[in-house]
Amino acid sequence: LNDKIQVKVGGMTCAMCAKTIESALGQLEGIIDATVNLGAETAYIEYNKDLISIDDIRKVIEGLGYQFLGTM
Ligand code: 9UX
Repeated sequence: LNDKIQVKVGGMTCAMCAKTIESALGQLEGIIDATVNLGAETAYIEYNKDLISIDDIRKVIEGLGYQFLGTM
């Protein structure tokens, strides 16, 4: 069964930032859906925790230069 989380993301300033994160996450094995809301500074992520962890997701977001500010 898939898990669903909302991540607070810092450092996004334009709409392309959100799309960059969405497409990077969306390409990962185990990510079912990644939808980033620029205005709310959140990422909705549906994933298979047998294939990918929250820590993996955090590293991808940080590797792109944004901040992973926690889950909610
Ligand atoms: Mo927009 Mo975001 O020019 O990293 S893509 S600020």
